Amino acid sequence: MPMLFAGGIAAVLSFIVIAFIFIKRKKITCMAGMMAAMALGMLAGLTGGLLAGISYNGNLFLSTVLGMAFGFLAGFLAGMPISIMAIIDGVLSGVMGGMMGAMLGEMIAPEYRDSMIHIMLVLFVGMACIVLYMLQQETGFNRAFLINKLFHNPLWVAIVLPLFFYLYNHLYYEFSRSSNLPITNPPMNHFMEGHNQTASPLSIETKGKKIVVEAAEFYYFPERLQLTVGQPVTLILKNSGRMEHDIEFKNMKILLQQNDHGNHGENAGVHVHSLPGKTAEVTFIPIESGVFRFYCTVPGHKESGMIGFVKVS
Ligand SMILES: [Cu+2]
Repeated sequence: MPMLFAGGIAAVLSFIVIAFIFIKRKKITCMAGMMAAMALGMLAGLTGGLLAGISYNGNLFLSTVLGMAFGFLAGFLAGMPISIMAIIDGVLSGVMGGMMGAMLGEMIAPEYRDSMIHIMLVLFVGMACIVLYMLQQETGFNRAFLINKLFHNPLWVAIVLPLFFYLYNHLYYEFSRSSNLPITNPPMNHFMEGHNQTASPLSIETKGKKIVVEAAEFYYFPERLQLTVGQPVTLILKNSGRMEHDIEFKNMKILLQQNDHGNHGENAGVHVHSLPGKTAEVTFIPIESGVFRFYCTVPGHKESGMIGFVKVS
């Protein structure tokens, strides 16, 4: 709905400029006509492309074709009453603007979409006003018309333009609130989204817990651990033996925070490795309750007694 609103304003302004060119076509020089067609084609292409790129996110082909079509149409219609040169100028600028707008709409992050539409609309309205002013200068002002009197007065322009943007912003947020459309995310953001969803149902405590587990031939001390769901825990493996040992938790669901053994990713589980006489640590958050086994993965150690249990509650 806000996008329809922005698109509507752009369409109405384009129509006004095109109608102006058509009515005054006898008085507009080729140069001024080319300028107007180029400006309108480019603006319509950029705005149309941006809106299409946002609406059909993920389908760059469709949004590019739509953006090019908007730009082509606006440039063609604006240039048509003037000359072939103006048509070429308008059409090519429109096609280029459409392509660029579509790419911008496709690539811009969802949180900046509204701002980008705003910027584009400020550009559109401002440029359309300058083009209309230029065309009026070209064709001569008819001072009898009230609208021309107002338009030629800088004081009125200074009041009307800020008022327009104020009202536009006001209505825009009214529409945004009432329509309340879900934001569709581009595929690129899915990874981040999934990451957030895993963490959201939990109330993660800020206060962490430290557990020291001693490993030697062939035992863990302690061999029974107690953890809490959602509470970060730093597990320190102290190897006081003469061989290398590690600790691995079987099937325990966790969020990994940091690991100086190398990052295994979110679903890799807990695994810490420690050389003889050294310590190593890992910080993680248990996210599922239950009783899980931990053991040493060095061949033969588990069978020799390096096994324990952790209770997550
Ligand atoms: Cu071991």
